[in-house]
Amino acid sequence: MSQVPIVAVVMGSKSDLPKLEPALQVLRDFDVAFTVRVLSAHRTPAAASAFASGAADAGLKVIICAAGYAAHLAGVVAAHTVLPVIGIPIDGGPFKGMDALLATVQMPGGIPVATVAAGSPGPKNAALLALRMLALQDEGIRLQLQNFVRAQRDSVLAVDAEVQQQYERVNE
Ligand code: RP5
Repeated sequence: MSQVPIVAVVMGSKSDLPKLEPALQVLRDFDVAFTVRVLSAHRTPAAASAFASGAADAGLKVIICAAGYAAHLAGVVAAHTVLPVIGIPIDGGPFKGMDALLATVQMPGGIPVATVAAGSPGPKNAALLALRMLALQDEGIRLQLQNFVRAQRDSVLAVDAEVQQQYERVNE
């Protein structure tokens, strides 16, 4: 793994961390150096802004931001950097993440946040999207992504064959 983190995974609260483990695992699997931060748009606004303002100079290439409720973290980070920002709406609270989804995805024109799904596919896809961005300039990551997609296809095809067999037996 290279020494300088190129991906940051930032969350609004440590309570978000368990839901982000799939994202961290993808980054580990691809051997990409990452940093993890707890920074809040509301509770630590100055620290969140300072982090985002210095992110490019620190060598980061993509920033993933996860937050729940009135989820302004990704937007605030995107407002302080021109690095690509991927937002993960955390699916907690009485509205089951609909609040965080809208707060993250409905950015005003000029400050984009690439928002992934609220709920379980979100963190994994956020990491995979970050890798696709990095792969534009990194041949090794591109090859790993191609292998990942092939392995995923093969495992679904194997399940398809298994299910076909199972129901052929049932219908005999
Ligand atoms: C958001 O509020 C965090 O991202 C978290 O999803 C939510 C609740 O935070 P805690 O009250 O658990 O710290 O800012």
